[in-house]
Formats: sequence, structure tokens, C-alpha cells
Amino acid sequence: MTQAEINPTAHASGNAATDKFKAGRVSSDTSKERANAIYTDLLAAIAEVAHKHQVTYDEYRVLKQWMIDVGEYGEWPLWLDVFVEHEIEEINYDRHEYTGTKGSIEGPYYVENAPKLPAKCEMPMRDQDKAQTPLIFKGQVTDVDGNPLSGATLELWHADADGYYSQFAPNIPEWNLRGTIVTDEEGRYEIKTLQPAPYQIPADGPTGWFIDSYGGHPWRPAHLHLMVKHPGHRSITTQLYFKGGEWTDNDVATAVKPELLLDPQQDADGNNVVNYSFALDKED
Ligand code: MBD
Ligand code: FE
Repeated sequence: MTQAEINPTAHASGNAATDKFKAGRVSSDTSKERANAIYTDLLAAIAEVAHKHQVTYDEYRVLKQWMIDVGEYGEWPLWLDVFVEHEIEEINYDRHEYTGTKGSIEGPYYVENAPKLPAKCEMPMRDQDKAQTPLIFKGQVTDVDGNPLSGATLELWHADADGYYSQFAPNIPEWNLRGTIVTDEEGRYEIKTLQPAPYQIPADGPTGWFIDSYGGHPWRPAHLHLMVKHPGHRSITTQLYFKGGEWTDNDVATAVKPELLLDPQQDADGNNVVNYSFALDKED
């Protein structure tokens, strides 16, 4: 095995995320008038910052080199989702009068169509994953009035104990720690997985150099990613964190909300057990 196969590099995970994103070609119905307003304000904001800080030619050239590097390492999905997505998520939540479960950022490592699993299930995992502290995550999907939503899907994905996501690091089974759980007649689910660990975003590429350049850190608190869907209801993309966990107060991706903190309790068998339910708003 080469070193690159043992330790996934920023280059490899970045390019995997970029390829995944490019596969679903995106579009937006933004009008020319709106595009013009956004572009004008964006350039004005850049001009203001450049003048305020009297940006030098060396600094301008370093920025240009860095942006080229981010592209070549495939790290635009990573950099944008870490530093910008939380603002977009907040804007689009605040624009509506939602009362259901809070969302959070999707991040770069979601994959559609994870295999379906029954309401009571264990996530696909290897022996090394089973050696970690088990986490039993259970609850119910309802509408905002508390009516159970049977047949709702709960897509769950998270990193292994080493901080690697299947399909974005080598030598991990394709759907490891990824699944689409279908709720039962009462909208309930009970999922056995592993207790995730704090997560360091890939730091050996241009996103890591960027963080180093201002003396920051590349850590996110331990988290579970979820997408919860039911026909006729607004889909929720969110993340759940752990109360008192490291980095919950200074997530590099600024994506923690107090409503999204879990507080699991240990049962007699040594499992961490937690109840967390989701309320879905009606579709707009
Ligand atoms: C992650 O796992 C993640 O959740 C985010 C937001 C960014 C990078 C890696
Ligand atoms: Fe993540």
C-alpha cells in the first residue's frame, strides 16, 4: 500500500467531493437584474476590504495562487461548505416561518441513494467500527402538530473513528456508516451506530494552509449528518452534536446550534442511548 492509500490526502478526498458535486449539474433561475445587484455588491465588498487593509501586490498574488490550488486539489466544496454554507443555511431558514426541527449545513460528503434500512437497524459497519462505543439513536418523525409520519426517510451519514467518510477515503466499503432508514407505522426509528469522534477537516491541502495562515484550527465537533424527508413536507438537512463535546463552542464550520445537541446516557450494556425526534414543516 502506498502512503496515499493508507492516509487519504486532502487531494484525494477533495477531488472525490468535487467529482461527486459535478455529477449533479446545478442551476438557478436568478434573473439578470438580481445577478447584477449581487455582483455589484460583491465587488464593492471586495473593494472595501482591499482598501481597508491596503492589500499588497504580494498578497494579491498569493490569493490568486491559493485559489488556483484550491481548484486543483478539488477543495472548493470543502472550503465553501466550511466557511460559507452556514450563512446560506441561516438565510434560507430565517426567510420562512418554520417551526420544525432546525437545519444545519450539508457539508461536502453527502451521497444520495444510500441503501434502505428498516426502522430498527444497525448501520453498515466493519469490525473496527463495532469496537467503538455503540450509539443507539432513537426517536420519531412527526409533522409540526405531532402527527406521526410513517414511511419517512432518515438518511444518516457520518465519519468513522479515524474521521474518514466512506466514498471520500480509500479502502472503506462503499456504504459504510451510510443508510436510508425508513420509519415504522408510528414514524419511529431505532438505529445502532458508533459514537462519532471530533473531526478534523482535511488539513494537508489549501484549506489547511488557509486555516494555518490566520492561526485557526481545522476541527469540527463530533457529529451525525441527517436528511429527513416525507412527501408533502419540507426536507430537513441537519447535523446532531454532543453536549459538552470538544469543539461544540468553536466549530471551524460554524454549524452548531443549541437545539442540535444530543445528551446520550449509558445503558447497562455500555451503549450510549439517546432519543431525538424530528418535526417536519409542511412544504411551502
Ligand atoms: C465535514 O465532515 C463536514 O461535516 C463539513 C461541514 C465540512 C467538512 C467535513
Ligand atoms: Fe461531516
